[in-house]
Amino acid sequence: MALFLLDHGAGNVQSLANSIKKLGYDFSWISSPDDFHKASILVFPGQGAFHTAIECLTERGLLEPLYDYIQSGKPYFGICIGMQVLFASSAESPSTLGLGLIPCQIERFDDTTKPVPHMGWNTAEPIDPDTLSSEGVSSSDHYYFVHSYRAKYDPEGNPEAAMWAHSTTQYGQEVFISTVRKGNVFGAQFHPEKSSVAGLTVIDAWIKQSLAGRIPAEPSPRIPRPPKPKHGFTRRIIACMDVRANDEGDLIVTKGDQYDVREKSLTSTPLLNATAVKTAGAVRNLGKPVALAARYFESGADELCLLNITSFRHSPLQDQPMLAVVRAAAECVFVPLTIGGGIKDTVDPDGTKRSAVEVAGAYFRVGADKVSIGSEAVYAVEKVRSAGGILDGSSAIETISKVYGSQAVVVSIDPKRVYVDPATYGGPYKDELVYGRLDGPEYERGKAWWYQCTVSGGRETRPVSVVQLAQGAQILGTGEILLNSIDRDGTGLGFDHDLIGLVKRAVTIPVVASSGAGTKEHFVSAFIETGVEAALAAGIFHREEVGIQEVKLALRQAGINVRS
Ligand code: 1PR
Repeated sequence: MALFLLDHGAGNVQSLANSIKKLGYDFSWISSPDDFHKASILVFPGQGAFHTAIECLTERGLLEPLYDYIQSGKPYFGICIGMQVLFASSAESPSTLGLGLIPCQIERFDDTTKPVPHMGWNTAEPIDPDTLSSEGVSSSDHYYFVHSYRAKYDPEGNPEAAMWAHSTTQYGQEVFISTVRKGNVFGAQFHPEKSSVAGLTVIDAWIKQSLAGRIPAEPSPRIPRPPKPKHGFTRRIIACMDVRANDEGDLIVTKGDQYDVREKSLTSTPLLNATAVKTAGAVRNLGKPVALAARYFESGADELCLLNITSFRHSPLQDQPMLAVVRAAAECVFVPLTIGGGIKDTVDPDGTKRSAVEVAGAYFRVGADKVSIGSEAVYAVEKVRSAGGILDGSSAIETISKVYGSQAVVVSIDPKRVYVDPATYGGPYKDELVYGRLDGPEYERGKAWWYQCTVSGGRETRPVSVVQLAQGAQILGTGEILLNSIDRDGTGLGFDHDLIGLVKRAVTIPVVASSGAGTKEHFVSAFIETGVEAALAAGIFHREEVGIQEVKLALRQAGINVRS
């Protein structure tokens, strides 16, 4: 039996390849239309936009052979876009036709009552209670979803499509099809390759079943059942590693205080008559990125984030060490991996121009799931604002989200508080001012402030507020906001709830709270007080002051749903 994987050329296929290797199976890639004849089982892992997937398959002459392969009755497993292409069409690109096997259009989630994309861990309820036909999908597990479009589960309105439903998932008030199964066809809207042990179990069960030839020869339509509502969506805990070269040139995980990653040391200088002065010491070394990533995966982190804060991030495609770090991390981490730092149009030292899409693509190919854009997002929003809100399609956010989907693009914001006198301030950010509470810390009492965006790792401030940036980034097509705080970074004082609440109210995409976590209670209060979707921390996890499981236990005890 030959297991083949189909790469449509615009998604992270490496993660699936890593999962299958981890499970101990050999596989080949479909590289030409003829390969479909050699395949006896086929997996199509998809990420990104519906039209891009169909266009890429068409351009490479793979769309028809794919259809013929599926019709031949051989086992097929489509993941995310690989499942969506089975449908008639998608509202994401109404003029692009899918394979049409499932007579239903994929539609966009309603974002008026919940953040979209649906990004994070959720449950899947098998429709058939028979565990033997569950393909390893269990209602007690969580799976990683990341998508803005979904097939509605509507047994009354569209019974023919509902017959394909194998499990359903609830997000907000909507129930959608999370897996499909009919005859030789299986599909999952979630990413099993990014769903830790639960996901690997699904892949393994399907491969074993396919190898054993346990595929019903005839389609096995089932009776559509009413949706089983279940609020399984969880809040996410993310471990972040700031990676840079130390003075010896090795890549290490570092962590600063308010973005200063060097140790402070007191030095005596003869010139200053032996007076002790503070100088910048060595880059703080908190471990090796791949080993730490593996540790966080084992400890139950829901996602990992690797930020390349090293100086040679200016030409990331020459930056083989960082690509190697991501590749090695992706081989041992089976939860989503975000990579940030230097995601922009660049020029290599030899003068070769690299577009932001190429840079992002290089990271996706080695196993990243999302890219995080910092400075470039600020410049892009400034440009759109000065063009009166008109988008020209050239920004890194737009170009990457067009190819890989908005769910693959995170904007990382590095804001700083700007204190003003509330009695006299008449500046442009009046409506965004936060007023210090009388019972708040002393340094806030009687004051007001707005949040100013920065670039270049906090070194330069720009004339854009955090609200303007978050809203602009959403309009440009980003799928998630990673909200840092330079004032709180590394302080352990807790997340800045005022900042998080401000941004959360300004956008409808998911927001990740970052900077300042010092105790497990800080996570609890951030989720309860701001309603944020995810919380990220670095220092306390690196220094092993608080464990990820301790945080999750505290959240569970506070009634907050988290993945076990
Ligand atoms: O501008 O697109 O090249 O992206 C650069 C990226 O690198 C941005 O996401 C920026 O936040 C990050 N970055 C740049 N310089 C630094 C630095 O520390 N000198 N790190 C830096 C930012 C902040 C968070 C940190 C949280 C949690 N680090 O990543 O992990 O604050 O920390 P804590 O839990 O210890 O408080 P571009």
